[in-house]
Amino acid sequence: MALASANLNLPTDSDLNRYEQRGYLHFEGFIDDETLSGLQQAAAEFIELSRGLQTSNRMLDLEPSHTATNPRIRRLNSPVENHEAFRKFALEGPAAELACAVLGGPVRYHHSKLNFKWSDGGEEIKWHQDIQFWPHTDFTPLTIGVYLADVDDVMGPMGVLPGSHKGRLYDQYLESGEWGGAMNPDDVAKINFSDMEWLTGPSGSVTVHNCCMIHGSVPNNSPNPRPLLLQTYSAANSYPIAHIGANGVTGQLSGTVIGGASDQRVIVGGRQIVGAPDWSRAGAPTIFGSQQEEE
Ligand SMILES: O=C(O)CCC(=O)C(=O)O
Repeated sequence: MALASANLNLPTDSDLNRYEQRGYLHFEGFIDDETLSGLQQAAAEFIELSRGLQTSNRMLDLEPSHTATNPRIRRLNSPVENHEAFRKFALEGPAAELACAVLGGPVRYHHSKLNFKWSDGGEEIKWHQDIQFWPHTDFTPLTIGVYLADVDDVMGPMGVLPGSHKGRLYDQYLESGEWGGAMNPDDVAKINFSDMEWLTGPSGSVTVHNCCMIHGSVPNNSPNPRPLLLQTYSAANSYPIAHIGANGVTGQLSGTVIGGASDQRVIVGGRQIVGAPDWSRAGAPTIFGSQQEEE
């Protein structure tokens, strides 16, 4: 997938150095007005659509109190697969370009979501790290967030713990043995919340956080929703490990390589494999066909 260059203020070397050290970046007003308005309109279409729903479905996750007259959406799953404006933004546009700039070459798109965090109590996202949800063959995966509305301190902005991406990778199972999707309370109690950075900003502001970063957000106690559009990428030669968590159920477009080609080289256990081409879409030839050089 080629990039449609969007004339962005891409990260400087000093930004990239900061990302390496602290595990996140934050740019206020990064997205141009026209692109932002296209994303906001697309989000508004899903709010209208939600009015016809009584309960959540695969695409829209609704709060239990959602009604047609008072919609309360938690999340739009896979916006990239569900609207052209989101697809273009994430696979060709500013988000893709930023991901390539931060990772220094072609990237592999993994998944996307739009967390609405509705007004007057929209739910918290407990402290967690992402990599456990979708382990990869390295730690390059990162998520780019875009606020589609102005977000201040009381709207439940995303909070990140700088430098935590270099630390421990937490077990996010509950004591019962079930998946909890968050750090356990004993581990959270050891966090120094005064070190937390709360990423607020006007609509169009962008956040970038590494997959090992401790992050989360508190409830939204303001009268306005806090829509945060998130898209995740890894370096092109980083691969999701199948059969763990969300890997494999992230959508048809997952795996799309952007801004160049993959050279199919992957390092596992310190050894380099020059892998076969990606046959996941067209189907695999047999070894007989490949060795006889059949088309
Ligand atoms: O919406 C947020 O505040 C954080 C999002 C997040 O961490 C997630 O969805 O994994």
